[in-house]
Amino acid sequence: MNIEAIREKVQSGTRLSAEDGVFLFSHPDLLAVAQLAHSVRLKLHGTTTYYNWNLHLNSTNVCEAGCLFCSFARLKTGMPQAYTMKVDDAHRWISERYRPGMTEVHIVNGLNPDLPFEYYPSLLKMIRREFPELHIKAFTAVEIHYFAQKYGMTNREVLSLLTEAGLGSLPGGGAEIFSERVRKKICRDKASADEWLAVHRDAHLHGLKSNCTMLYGTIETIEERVDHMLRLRELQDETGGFQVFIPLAFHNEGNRMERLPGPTAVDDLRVIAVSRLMLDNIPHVKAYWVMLGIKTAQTALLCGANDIDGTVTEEKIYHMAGSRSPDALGLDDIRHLIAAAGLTPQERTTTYQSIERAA
Ligand code: V47
Repeated sequence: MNIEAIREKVQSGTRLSAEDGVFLFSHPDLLAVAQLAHSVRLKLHGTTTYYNWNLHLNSTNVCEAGCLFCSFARLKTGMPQAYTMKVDDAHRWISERYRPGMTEVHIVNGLNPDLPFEYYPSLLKMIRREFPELHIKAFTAVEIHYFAQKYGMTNREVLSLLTEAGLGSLPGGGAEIFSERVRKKICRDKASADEWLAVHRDAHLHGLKSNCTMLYGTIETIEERVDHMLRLRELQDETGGFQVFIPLAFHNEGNRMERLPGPTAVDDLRVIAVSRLMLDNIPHVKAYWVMLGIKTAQTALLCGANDIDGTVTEEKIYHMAGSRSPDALGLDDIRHLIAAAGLTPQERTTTYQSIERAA
């Protein structure tokens, strides 16, 4: 196999195999892989590069899962730094940060054993009532699975109660890496790969769009990364409900995997490029600037990514794990980063409708 053979496959629209994926991860010429991925991104989206105006809320960090890579969660209510916002606290928290024109709130929480199910629909209803312009992208598949188990419902019952209360789509977190071997070591106490995929299948059948992710740079092999991508590709063939793939680079501060160095910029750019090439049926690839750092995220936009996420406003999960990115980016900063890469900034909604605003 060589890169030319892969280029021909890509140009003729032939699907890449697992072996091709492993080859792309091992090929010494990163720039050749990135250039090929960039050509696919140009074909799909031209120079259009998406961003959104959003805000992150983590209303509780109490989590009974104990994933080794997580610096955000606290195992029990009452432990130092453990917190749970009441719905009124969450209202205040959003009010202090909300600006007219914002379009999305992204909510991810711990698996908190001390809350009744009603907490979640109440939170969504409060946001829908008080901030009706915000699309609510909330609760990873791991959380939905946990609600179903803990409160004795099916995924579909949970999804329909949450949708009635205002849920608009699901974020992509909690997928980590689908390999059984790795999950057993780093995140054994939560939804399995099949359970994560089942929630997304159910969400798509229920009419919700969702995102998908892959945590890389812990103990996974290249083959396990490729297997992860192929499992997402397979579900996408079935449902078409994934909007965007977001690779998530392991950050090593404040967690139990501190001895691992975490990925370098070259690893980051390669994962972006290979995912653009392998995930031929997922429309968008996101370079999440909080996780990559601003400069690597900007470079990733020339290696296959066509989305940089949004203003974010007070991210906790990566900052507690050592991210040195700022707390938030302004809309002008985002547009400048994109334009300086020779690309065209385009504000979007959570579901990738373009937003035009008067200058
Ligand atoms: O599920 C946690 C990951 C995820 C660490 O859908 C870590 O648009 C690296 O999913 N190092 C949450 N990764 C974030 C997430 C996300 C972010 C932005 C946009 C979207 C979207 C989704 O972060 C977790 C886990 O996979 N994570 N700790 C860490 N130390």
